[in-house]
Amino acid sequence: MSITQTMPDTALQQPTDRERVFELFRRWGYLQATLDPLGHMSPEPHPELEISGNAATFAQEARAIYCGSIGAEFMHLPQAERRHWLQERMERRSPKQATDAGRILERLVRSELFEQVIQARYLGTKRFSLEGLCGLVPLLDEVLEVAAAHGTVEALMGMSHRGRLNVMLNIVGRDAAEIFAGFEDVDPRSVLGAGDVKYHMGATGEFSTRNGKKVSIHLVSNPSHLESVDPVVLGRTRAKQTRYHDAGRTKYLPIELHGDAAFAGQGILAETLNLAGLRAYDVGGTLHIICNNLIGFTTSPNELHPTRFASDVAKRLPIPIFHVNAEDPEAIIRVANMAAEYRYEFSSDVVIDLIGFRRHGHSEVDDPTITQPALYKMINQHPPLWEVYAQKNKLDPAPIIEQIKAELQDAQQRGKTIKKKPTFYSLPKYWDKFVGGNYKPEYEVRTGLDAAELGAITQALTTVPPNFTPHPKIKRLLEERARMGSGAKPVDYGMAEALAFGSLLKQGVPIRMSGQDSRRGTFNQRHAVLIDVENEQEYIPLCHVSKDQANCEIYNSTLSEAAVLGYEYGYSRDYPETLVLWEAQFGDFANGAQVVIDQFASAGEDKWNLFSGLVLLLPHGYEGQGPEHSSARIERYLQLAAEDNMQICQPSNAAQYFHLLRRQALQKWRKPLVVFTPKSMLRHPDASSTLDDFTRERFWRVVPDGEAGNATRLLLCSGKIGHELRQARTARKDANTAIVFLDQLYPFPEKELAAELARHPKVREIIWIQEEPANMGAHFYVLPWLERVARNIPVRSIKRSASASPATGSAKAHEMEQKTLVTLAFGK
Ligand SMILES: Cc1ncc(C[n+]2csc(CCOP(=O)(O)OP(=O)(O)O)c2C)c(N)n1
Repeated sequence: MSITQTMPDTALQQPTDRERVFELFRRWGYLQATLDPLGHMSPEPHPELEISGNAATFAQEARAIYCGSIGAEFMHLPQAERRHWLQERMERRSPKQATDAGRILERLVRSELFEQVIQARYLGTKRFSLEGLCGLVPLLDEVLEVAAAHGTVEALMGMSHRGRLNVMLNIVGRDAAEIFAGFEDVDPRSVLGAGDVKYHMGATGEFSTRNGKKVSIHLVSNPSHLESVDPVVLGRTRAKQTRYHDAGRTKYLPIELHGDAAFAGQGILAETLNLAGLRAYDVGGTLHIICNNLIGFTTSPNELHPTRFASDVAKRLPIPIFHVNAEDPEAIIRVANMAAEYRYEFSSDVVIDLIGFRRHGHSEVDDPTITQPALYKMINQHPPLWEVYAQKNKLDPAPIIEQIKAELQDAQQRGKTIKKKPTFYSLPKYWDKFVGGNYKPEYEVRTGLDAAELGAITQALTTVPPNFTPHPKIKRLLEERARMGSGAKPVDYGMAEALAFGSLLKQGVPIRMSGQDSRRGTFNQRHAVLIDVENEQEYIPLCHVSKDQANCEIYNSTLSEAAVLGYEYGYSRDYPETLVLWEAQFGDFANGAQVVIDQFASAGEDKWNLFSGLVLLLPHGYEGQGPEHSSARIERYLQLAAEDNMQICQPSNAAQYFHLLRRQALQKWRKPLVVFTPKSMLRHPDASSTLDDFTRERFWRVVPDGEAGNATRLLLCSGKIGHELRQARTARKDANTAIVFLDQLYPFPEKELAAELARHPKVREIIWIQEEPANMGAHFYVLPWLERVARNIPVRSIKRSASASPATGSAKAHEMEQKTLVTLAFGK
């Protein structure tokens, strides 16, 4: 026997020669598997697999298992139990499998003909054909069969453009007539300036298994931004698992389909993979399917990733990866079965890399022969999979082709008669009590609480169990909070938030929050989770507010913005009763999640008519900490604001923050809420509130100035600068200047601001003042509103000079700038 590398003899029992050979193929066999229908991925030579002599027969046996149409990567898994499970499945002599060739043929014909009918009828329209990967349909069939057998009632699917319409028809079970109506683009007036293209729309439906079990399918609405839907699918799954007490995480299954180029290239996918198994984000394992056509638009694999497989980014994690040749339906079904069973057995992610080709150009209107002429010469001569499969299995496809053609023709005729734009999905019942659309005054709710109630909540929030030893600083903090809650001391932001959360939990509103270091709070302000200094046991006072309170989850997130925000957005989509919050460490880090903000939070309702009450907490304020820790980029959110799509607020004191959080949870109007939160003002007396402020009716969009009735000038501002201005006013003994806070920037509180102006009848000048440079902040947005509200009173603004970065890197330069701002504000 000659094996080029000797195995370490760590086991007590010497492995047999056969075992040694098999071990090599288990580890490296996938490199020589026959995975590509067009033979482009030639086997990669591997010296350890060059086995001759006596062991050659074992090698032949192992090669038949590990180098066929399935390439399994699992030897990187550290858990021996899992490796053995996979090995045993791979090496079974007669894989237990009920393949029904007739059904497979029918599924293949159905998916391929659907594409051909569209190609023939709607030439030149984008559809992102599945042809070349039609094996996806039997693959998903098998996954859903296994899922149903494990008690799954619903699969949440995320996928991009490729094959989406095909999946809607053949897996989600939508009527082909509706899809054809989409191609007719009926009823354009219903979506002027809104709506979305047909291959991004969400779809709900039902999949029927062979023995009649039903699995609901939710295909999640998806923006063009590849992979950005990944965390959203997981958040939605987790929300359903939580609301339906799916402790084993088997009733709700996430399935994510990816393009090969996107899987290899998009960072948000890697961020999402990192969430698996973490207490905050666990969903019991996701099935990932790479619809691998070995091309991305016009780009070839060797330009898309430095490794042999697009899936290699997943190999960093202890999860198995199955590559499978998309032209071997039996192998596809075997892989689908193994992968799905593995997910249920180990609550783990699994990757299936379905390797085929793309029959047409990227969107059918593209001509792929310009960039890949040789490849497309081969593809043009390559028959459709159903033909290959029928021949191999000696089946006559003619009758099924005739039947499906007739069905599709009929659907097409029906599609032409549809007058109203079809919606492919319906909202679950739990959305019935909530609304989107434009703001209406009747949505206002009382958010204040009486002092006795605040006292009772404080009691629960500031008490630890007798055997719990808090850190001395925490002991003091709890004592301080107890004084705040009893009215003996002004209440700061940290306590205001705790009171908002505590009162909501008591009222039955669940809370879910995640963000970097959110349990303690970046600024040492939250302390939602207390740690026993003796044994590091956790105690969460918010979980002990009352006996029948709602569920409270507060987590430290991974160091991700995009995936974590996407996840929390998803959660908010399926648990509208919950106050769902994501916190950025500093506000500007949210730009790492810009896709989620633009494509989901801001535009989700306009595109898909889907609502969300997600809260973004974005620390903001100019404190001399440098270009990156100062601005949460208020301007960006204001630019996104239209059609009452979200609320953008900067509460100027603790009580305002309390009322705002409670308003968000208690009003039935479900809109994302962007909150610019303080840093230096967190414990500042000027931004603290009396207990009385918590008992008043509700959040004030405009915080009035009660001190300056005779003022001739009015400074309007938002956030920290207002407190600095009020201090300066006191120091200057200025009686001419009123200082008013705009605590809600959007929807713009026109009426409230007009009322405040009316209370200062002598004002002859209105100045918007902001800390941000002229090309940032709110002034470009506020000024037109101000001019409208101010009528004939002149309006101007004071701000830093336009700057390419938000703030200076020097604390001293900051001080100088800030002084200048304040001086200018008072005109001297
Ligand atoms: C984030 C992002 N960048 C770029 C694009 C433009 N784009 C659309 S499809 C595509 C190629 C995708 O290739 P792949 O992931 O392999 O999927 P395929 O279309 O081949 O199925 C690109 C670059 C996009 N939609 N999203």
